[in-house]
Amino acid sequence: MVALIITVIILIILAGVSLNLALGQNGIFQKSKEAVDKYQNAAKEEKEQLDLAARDLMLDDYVQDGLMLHYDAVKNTKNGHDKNAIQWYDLSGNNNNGTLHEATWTEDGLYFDGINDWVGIGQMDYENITIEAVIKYNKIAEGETYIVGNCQAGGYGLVVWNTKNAIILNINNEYDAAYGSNSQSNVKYSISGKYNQKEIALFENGKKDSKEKIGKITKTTNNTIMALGTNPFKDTSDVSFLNGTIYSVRIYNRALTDDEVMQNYKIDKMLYGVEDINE
Ligand SMILES: [Ca+2]
Repeated sequence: MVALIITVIILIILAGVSLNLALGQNGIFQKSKEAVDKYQNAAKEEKEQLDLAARDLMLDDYVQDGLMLHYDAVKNTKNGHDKNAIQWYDLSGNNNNGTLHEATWTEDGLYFDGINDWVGIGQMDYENITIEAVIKYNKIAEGETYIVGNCQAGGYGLVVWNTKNAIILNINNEYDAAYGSNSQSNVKYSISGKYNQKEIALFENGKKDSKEKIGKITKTTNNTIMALGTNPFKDTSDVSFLNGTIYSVRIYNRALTDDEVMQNYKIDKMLYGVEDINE
């Protein structure tokens, strides 16, 4: 392209056009450069639109039956990514949008500082659930920090628990549940926890841990909301803050089958660059 512009300039000069007309602020060279920049910007925008359309197709491939909440940080608004967004838009169509409290967007995730960052959602009380997230935590704090949940006397949630140095699925605020086998800080994980009143299971990058557990999930008291990055109480929170990044979240009002969990995990690998655990 540059060679072409130079050739054009030489031809113009040979044709008797003044140097100023060719090279000045409003000269032909400047105009050509602007045209190239404009073309390159348009091509970049077009590529971004194509990337987003391909991403939409992949997001639609996640299991849809029972999907009550679906967040993707790259598409944190209805139309794409806004680094100043104060809401995390729910792609499931159920209007379970999240309200940010200080958490900050990266290009592909939402960063929580471990001090007072969290996201408030509406009430999401279900008796059977699947709760999935792609996350990375920076360090294990004392006690437990919450990835996503509404754990009180009842409720459910994905929790980083320092006693086991693991990500776990908490049901009815009981920590004696299903564990990730390999949880480490600064590693990106695709986590899927599910419960059907008979079996509790947690998949960490596709690797399953499960055990028998009988009984339904008790409804949270005080109209407690669902939240990201903390354990909420009523409609607010001030405890158990996550230090890490959340890239995506899905909540279902039923336990997915193992095959459905693996279908979602395959998409997580492609969209978020999660890798199988090698042992
Ligand atoms: Ca903060």
